[in-house]
Amino acid sequence: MHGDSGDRFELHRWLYRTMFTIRTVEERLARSFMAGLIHGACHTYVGEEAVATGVCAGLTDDDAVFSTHRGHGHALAKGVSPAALIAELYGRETGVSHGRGGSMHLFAPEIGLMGTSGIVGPCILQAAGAGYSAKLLESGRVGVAFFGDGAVGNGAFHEGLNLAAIYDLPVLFICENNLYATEVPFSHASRNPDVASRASGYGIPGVMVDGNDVLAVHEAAIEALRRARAGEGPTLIEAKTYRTRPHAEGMGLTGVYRTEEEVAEWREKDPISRFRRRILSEETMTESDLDRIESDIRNEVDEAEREAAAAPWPDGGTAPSHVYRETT
Ligand SMILES: Cc1ncc(C[n+]2csc(CCOP(=O)(O)OP(=O)(O)O)c2C)c(N)n1
Repeated sequence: MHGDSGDRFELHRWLYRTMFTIRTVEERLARSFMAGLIHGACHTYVGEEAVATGVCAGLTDDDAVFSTHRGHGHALAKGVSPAALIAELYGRETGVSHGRGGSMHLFAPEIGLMGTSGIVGPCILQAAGAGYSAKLLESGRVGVAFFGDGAVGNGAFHEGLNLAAIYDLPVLFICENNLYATEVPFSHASRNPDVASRASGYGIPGVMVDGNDVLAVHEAAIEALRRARAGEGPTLIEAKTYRTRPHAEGMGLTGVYRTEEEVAEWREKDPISRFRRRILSEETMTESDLDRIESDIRNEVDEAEREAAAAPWPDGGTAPSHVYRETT
């Protein structure tokens, strides 16, 4: 948990560092994808950094995050290092899943990252399951599902929200509504463009936030976490945001589904520059503090890339290791 001591400097520093780390890693991964260093698809989180960051700032390592195909930001905000993430996408033994999974199988259960996934929707059910187990075991843990607007029409959305609602489970459902599922506008996939309003159908709170405002996301998450930990049940948060890169690297940035003007408008609302302006206006940090944070992160990511490129491939003889939980 970050900033729970009420120290705004600490909170702002963590939020800025985390968002800038995600942006830097994603931009490097996009470049690495074009260079052929990444095995499998690569869906970046550029433009959406405030959502994972604002939510994860309120979580402990015991809280369980279930993520998506666009999960690098969730992994980094939950505490995976740039080095372990980059090495995983390069398929190396030093990767967070020992090079076995790649982008859509990032697992670090010791810090509550319960997996990214190539399948749209099930993370909602898994988070409800984590909430159910937390309630039975009285562990105080919270289950968190991040998912896109594309998952809202999946049956898992109904089942997960309903189950969590009837048992008052400690779960946060975070819908990252970036307006498109691949290249299908949400307005084509649903007569109701408002995801948060669906919560009332399950008798739980539904909160819509500006997903490019990290403090607004954080505030909404803190209240949802308070409810969850107090036994008051789940919350659905809809964070309105936008991805300013293609759906996946190698695909078109724009096309029939969206215009260059629209992308440019959303770049103006960039969550990182926006938070930078806020920090400067509130004087929690100075320009030179922020520049130093950025240069430290660039150096860390440079080093992470070098290490990943030099790291060994997994030994074929160990293929069955790290795949199933080893029981004692
Ligand atoms: C169950 C399932 N159906 C379809 C797909 C193909 N698919 C991959 S990404 C994607 C779009 C998902 O959109 P959204 O959930 O809004 O997330 P975003 O990509 O916008 O972050 C789809 C349909 C899939 N991976 N899984």
